[in-house]
Amino acid sequence: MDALTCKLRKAKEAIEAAERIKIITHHDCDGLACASILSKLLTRREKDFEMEVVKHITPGMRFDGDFDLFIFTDLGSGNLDVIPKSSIVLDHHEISGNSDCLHINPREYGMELSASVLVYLLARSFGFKDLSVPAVIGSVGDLIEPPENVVTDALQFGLEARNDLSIYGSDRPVHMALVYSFTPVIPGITGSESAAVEFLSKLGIKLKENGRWRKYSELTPDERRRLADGLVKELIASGMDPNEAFARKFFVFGRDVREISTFVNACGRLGEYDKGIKGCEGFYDENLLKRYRKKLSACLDAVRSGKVMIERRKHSYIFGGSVIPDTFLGITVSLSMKSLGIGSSVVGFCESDGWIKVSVRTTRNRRVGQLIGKICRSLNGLGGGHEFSGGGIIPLGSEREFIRSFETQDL
Ligand SMILES: [Mn+2]
Repeated sequence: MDALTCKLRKAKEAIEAAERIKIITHHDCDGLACASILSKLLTRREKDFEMEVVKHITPGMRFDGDFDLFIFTDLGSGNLDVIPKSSIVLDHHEISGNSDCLHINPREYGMELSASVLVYLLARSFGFKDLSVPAVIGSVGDLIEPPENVVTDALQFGLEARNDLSIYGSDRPVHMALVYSFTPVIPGITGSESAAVEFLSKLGIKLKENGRWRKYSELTPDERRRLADGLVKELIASGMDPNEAFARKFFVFGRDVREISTFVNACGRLGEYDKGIKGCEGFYDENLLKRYRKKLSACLDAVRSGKVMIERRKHSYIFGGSVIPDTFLGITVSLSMKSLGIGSSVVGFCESDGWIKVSVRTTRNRRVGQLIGKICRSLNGLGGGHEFSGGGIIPLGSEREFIRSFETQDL
């Protein structure tokens, strides 16, 4: 038996033996998918449990109460020092610190798995293969390709997989799907409504029907083919890989899984955790998404209009203050970096419950999560992340010190 399976078996035994369990999970799509899977698992095993969704673990956070087992999902690996012994950590972020807990992280085995897939592998050992569906949603939310055996399980429970154009948003007008296409970025078209309209018109694709904007899902097969050809030519002309126009897409509950993961992430950022968890089980709410998009565009406008300060040095820094809500900082940094062209490594700061939240995005793989963790800890904060993104919290007023350390880094 391999080491990961062995640890998952130990986790299963610990759950079987526990009386009262507390789940602590991350507020993003992957974390909420973990919550969906784990709460079903524990309910089916008739376990008494409580759940808490958190934005991050803060220094000095204490985990006690009347529980004999804590389960941390999609967080914990970067903060092992604060994890009690009687815990299972199922996480895939960079590892830092030490704990006597049962720590399960696929990085230790050179694997890249989302936390929800990890939690699903545990659920699978209990025989609950239907819980593979939220695992695929969580994986897609973290932009990690779900493993083939998990996809195979999910295909038996309503998931569909097919190759299709990678532009997405079957719920938005087709020209807007092009405007918002970031994977791939279509040079000259992404970000420009007029260019997208012109591009489609040239391909002979009608934008409106009966006075309504047409959605991608409403195009005829012939129009889709023309659009695919057009995109391939466009990418080749800009020296890009034309295969990027296509992607393996997953569908479930009548929707593209990327749309579901966007919805679940939106729920998390708005603090609507119950809805986010239900979102992994088929719930969807158009109005909540509208509310989310409005808030997000207010953040992007604040950056664009100079309402929040941007400092360009070796790397770029966005000072969100109290204008950018902490749950919107990461996405604001990501999108600003892509649309404003403010360098290949961008750091955002904003206020967060008496701390300063830090969020970093880079286009270069430099294990930036580990680096951010190190800098945040040196400032008496906490942090971590992945290869291309990282985040953390630092004490109020320590932004300058953070910048001093970060500027010495070659990213
Ligand atoms: Mn995750």
